[in-house]
Amino acid sequence: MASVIGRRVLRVEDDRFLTGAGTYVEALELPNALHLTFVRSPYPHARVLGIDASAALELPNTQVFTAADIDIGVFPPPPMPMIDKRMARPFVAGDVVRFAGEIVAVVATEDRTAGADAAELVMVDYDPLPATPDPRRALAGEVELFPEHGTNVCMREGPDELDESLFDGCEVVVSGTVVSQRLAPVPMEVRSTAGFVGDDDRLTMYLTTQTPHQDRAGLARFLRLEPGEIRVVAPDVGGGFGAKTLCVEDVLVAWMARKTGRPVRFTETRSENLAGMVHARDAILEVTIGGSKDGAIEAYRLQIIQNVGAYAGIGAFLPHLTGLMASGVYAIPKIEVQAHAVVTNTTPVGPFRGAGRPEAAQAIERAVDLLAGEIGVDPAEVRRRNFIQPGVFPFKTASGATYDSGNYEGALDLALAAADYDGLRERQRRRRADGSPRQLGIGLSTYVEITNGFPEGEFGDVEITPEGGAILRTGSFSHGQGHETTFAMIVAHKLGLPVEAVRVVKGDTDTVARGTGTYGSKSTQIGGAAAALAAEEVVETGRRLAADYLEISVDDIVLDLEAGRFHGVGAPAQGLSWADLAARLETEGRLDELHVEHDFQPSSPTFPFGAHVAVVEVDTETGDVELMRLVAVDDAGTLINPVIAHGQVHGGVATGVSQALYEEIVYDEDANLMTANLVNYAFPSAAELPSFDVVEMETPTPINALGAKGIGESGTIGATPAVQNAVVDALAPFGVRHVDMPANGERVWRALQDANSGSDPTV
Ligand code: MCN
Repeated sequence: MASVIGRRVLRVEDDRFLTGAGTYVEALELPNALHLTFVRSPYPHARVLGIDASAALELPNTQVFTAADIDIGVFPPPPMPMIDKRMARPFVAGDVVRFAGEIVAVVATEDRTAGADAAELVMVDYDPLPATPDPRRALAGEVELFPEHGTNVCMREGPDELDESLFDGCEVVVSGTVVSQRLAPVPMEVRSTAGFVGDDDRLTMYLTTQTPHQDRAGLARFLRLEPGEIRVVAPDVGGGFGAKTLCVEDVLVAWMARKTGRPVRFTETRSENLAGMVHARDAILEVTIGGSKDGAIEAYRLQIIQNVGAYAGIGAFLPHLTGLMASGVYAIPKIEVQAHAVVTNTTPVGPFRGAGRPEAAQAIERAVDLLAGEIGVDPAEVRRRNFIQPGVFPFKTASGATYDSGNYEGALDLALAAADYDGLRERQRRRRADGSPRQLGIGLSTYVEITNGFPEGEFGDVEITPEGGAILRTGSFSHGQGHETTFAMIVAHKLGLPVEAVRVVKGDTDTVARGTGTYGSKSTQIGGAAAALAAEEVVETGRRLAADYLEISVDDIVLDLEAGRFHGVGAPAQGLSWADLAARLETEGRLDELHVEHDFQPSSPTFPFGAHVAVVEVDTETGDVELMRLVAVDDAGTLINPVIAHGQVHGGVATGVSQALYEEIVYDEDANLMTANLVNYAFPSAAELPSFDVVEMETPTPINALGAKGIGESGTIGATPAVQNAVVDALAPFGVRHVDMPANGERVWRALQDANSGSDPTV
């Protein structure tokens, strides 16, 4: 039997999910719980002159709390030096609200319906202030969100003055603006929180989260408790996509449980989710690229204006990642990145599948296509001319990242072959010659991204059970990614056990000693690696114990990985299985010797990469765009389980395609949210998407013993620019150089009209 690593094992957790047996926070029984309803500002920017809760308080069993009652400080941005900490979000707005949806009061009632009624009776006296959703206007200081600080800029990086000589010597210089529009994360399960204080005075919190241990630390900080006084449990979580970490609503539920001594719960509506959960992306990316007439890139400038929403949160850190990854897969000698993150009167921006790296890929991949269009060279050829070559890793880019391993041209070759690129170009030529109203567009993207960017470590704990199976306790927290399968495979592989003999335990801070959670596509390379190392240590202890029992020198003991059995070298007849060993140790009260904890700290992040080819049909009469094909090569190093990894690619690509063609959070010019439900926010279903072609490629990383990089976000990062480039490619004969995203319908139609009338849609 070959190793289970790399086998297409079906997800063991899916039985639970498909039969409706998952456990979600909203479904937890919590007798006698109070329900929280948040009164949210309808104004994007206003002074709060007063709050009159008297009518609400006349309703039975109703309590109302405002900022004056809730003294837990502010919800600070992440502790990164480049972020201005003064623009932190209050848990409940005091004198000023800065976005529509901000919490101004908290209503506690016996049930949810009563909460909705009571919230309507809370009278808030607002004095509207000028508001803007536009980061350019905010950067220019036209509206001030924090007049006391004299600026809306909460983070800036790069030079004050641009380098005027950056493009000296370049034969061709092209510029453009790529708008990575604002998105909503839209997890299938909205946010839900429940908590209570037990008889032992400990606070137990059930959270829809990706990061239970970090949340416990955050709650402890805000509530001035010791972490040990809090238990956080994350049961099954219906998707997070980066956006489900500790939020102000969670902290308010915890505060209220302690304040009232009652169990407290909250579940948001979908509209509340669309206005209240962090939004994503929203960066204006100005690109200038210069090189030779035959396509050698010599210099690249990326100017980022990041809209962080009303308060500085993780959104203020995203441009740093965008800047770090600016070089993409190309060996560009000179790169200049300038970034400004600004507050506007919009929902705060946070991390979402890709978080900062899609923006980098969108910028450089459009820039490369702009250059290719300008010099009239096939975009595949321009990419080939500039790839970082496989022999040069580790490779430090001019934008500051050190890539671990890669084969970018290899990925492009695979993708082009799978898509039959030459055949596609021939079909496109025929369509163009026919003058068909349905034009074919072919778009490429070759990308690299960073996973476990900081880099963080992770905890794993492997214990042999009395029956001879194993339990893995991991600090990673699967919320859709399938760790119950892949992490079990890693441990099974090391112990020589069947996958079903390994149980994965996660998401409870009382059960798992420590952990960082799951985001940044880091879990396999650190949580998986920690599990593997803990399992290896268990095997070493097992060998020592088996040597004692079998009276053979430990050096002569081997673990037969096919049978899960220790025996002497060349003497398989006499041996001990894990069950034999466990039974003996159990009798002697020593089974805990086969229980090992491991903390794995990698030396650096890893850099997954790939190449995508998108084929679209564009209706030149209506602007309608249909994605016909998407070929994805996503290389995440050694794959633990191709069926799960490919599932991640499919989900990721769907997100990436959606940004290119469908999704957009829209504010009107006064910062009113126009897309606060799924009727207005164009969220595609499987019906809008073709089945994607996933092509395997594995270039292991030297950073961990598994050779694994992350795969959870790759599809998203690769797909968007490929699809956007495909739409522009379809329209190139009409003189269109660029179409903003979502590049579909009216925008495409307008780009064609503008091109026909001779005006340049990129300016
Ligand atoms: N995998 C593998 N071989 C590799 C890498 C990964 O077999 N070389 C497997 C893993 O073992 C795991 C899955 O693929 O089962 C994803 O692993 P990894 O790339 O390590 O990413 P994480 O587990 O850390 O997941 C985080 C990532 C992120 S950042 C977002 S956003 C995202 C994503 O995962 N959100 C998701 N995928 C999601 N999938 C679902 N269903 N729901 C979400 O919210």
